[in-house]
Amino acid sequence: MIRTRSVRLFARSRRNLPGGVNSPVRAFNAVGGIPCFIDRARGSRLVDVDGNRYIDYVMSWGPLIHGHAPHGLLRELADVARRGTSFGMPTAREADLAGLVRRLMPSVEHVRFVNSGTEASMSAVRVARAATRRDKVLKFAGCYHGHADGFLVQAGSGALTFGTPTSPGVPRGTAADTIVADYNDLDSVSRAFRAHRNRVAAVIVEPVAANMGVVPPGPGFLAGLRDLCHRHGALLIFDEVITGFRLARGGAQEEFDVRADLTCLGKIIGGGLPVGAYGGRADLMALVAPEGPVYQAGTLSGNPLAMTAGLWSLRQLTHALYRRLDRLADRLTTSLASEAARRDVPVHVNRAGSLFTLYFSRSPIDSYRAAVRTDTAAYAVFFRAMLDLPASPFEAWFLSGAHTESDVARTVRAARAAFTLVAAANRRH
Ligand code: KE4
Repeated sequence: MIRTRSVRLFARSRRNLPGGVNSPVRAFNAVGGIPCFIDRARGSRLVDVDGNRYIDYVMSWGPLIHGHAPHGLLRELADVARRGTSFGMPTAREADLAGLVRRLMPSVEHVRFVNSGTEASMSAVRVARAATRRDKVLKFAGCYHGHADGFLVQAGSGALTFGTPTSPGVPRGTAADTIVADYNDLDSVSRAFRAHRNRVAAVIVEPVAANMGVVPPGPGFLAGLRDLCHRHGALLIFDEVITGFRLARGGAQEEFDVRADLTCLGKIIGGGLPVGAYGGRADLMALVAPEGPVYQAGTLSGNPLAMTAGLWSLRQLTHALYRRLDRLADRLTTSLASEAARRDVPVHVNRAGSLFTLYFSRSPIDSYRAAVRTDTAAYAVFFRAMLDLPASPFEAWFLSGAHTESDVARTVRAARAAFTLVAAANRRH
């Protein structure tokens, strides 16, 4: 595979951009090698600057549930752009998209659009703290809610005392207000509530974890969180930036029938343009300025291009699409698992709808501890042989309505050779 232009572009971009990229995972540090610089994409296909073609299982990390550059979306964006790209004043499209989000996710009675999932999550936490007049927020090891200071925290030395920063630049005082519990472990949550009685404003959780790889909630986990939050006067925040409109039209809340007090959204809601959103109970969202005292603002929030992309994307979410995505994901994951087994390569696939992760592991993965014990070196070998996968073993694979049975067949054929390389690498170790 010729990569000369990507190599040259990466050298140039490293002169002006930290690590040569605008988001760390794209730098291929977790898997080795030089990132592909993309020239164009259509449907399920990417073409890089050297003309190499890929079947894309990243889909911009989730937003593109309808595939790259769908004709209908491009037409609508061209029409809207001709009338202006941003006004700094309200437009009908914002109200239209808000109404559509509410219809699809009834717990989101009022919603505020922002420009990223990070903004959504940090703003939802601010509302929860204002509503409860409490400072502590409980998150789960391995769950990611964007890069706001309070989320870049790992379990402290005394795991239940306070968090410690995972990044320089995060003040210890900020980290101290974040408690880190274990995903799929309700006892760890109960202990945290008891250790911080009446001081926890909210529990924020990815209802299906997808940033330690995909780890679905165990039976009763989400309902248990709902109950513990009720009992301890804390709010339940579902970070549905990935699962929202991905698992079902109503996201994880529809799939698992657990209603959050506040919900964070992103990715699919912007159809590939920068959009995030947070919303939930009307009494809570009434606290948000200018209706209430909780300040949050954004120059480009609700801009007409992003709202158009979001409206187009959500309006195309049919039940037939989810059935198709589910069928493709089932075929791909079962085929990959059986090809790996034929070559005695231990893999475990975790799947929730069309969201899945292939772990190189002999044992099931139902927690962060199990996820970090998987064979990331084997994933790097597999990735470099395949290349059209997420550039980290702890990310999800994303399918779209543009993926086809022949894409799946081609990927499975390529995986046979890739698993053979992994098996050879395993024998050498
Ligand atoms: P953004 O700020 O990147 O739009 O969203 C942050 C975020 C919040 N919540 C969840 C559950 C998320 O997965 C994310 C961002 N997802 C990562 C990929 N897992 C974005 C990719 C990247 O960082 O480049």
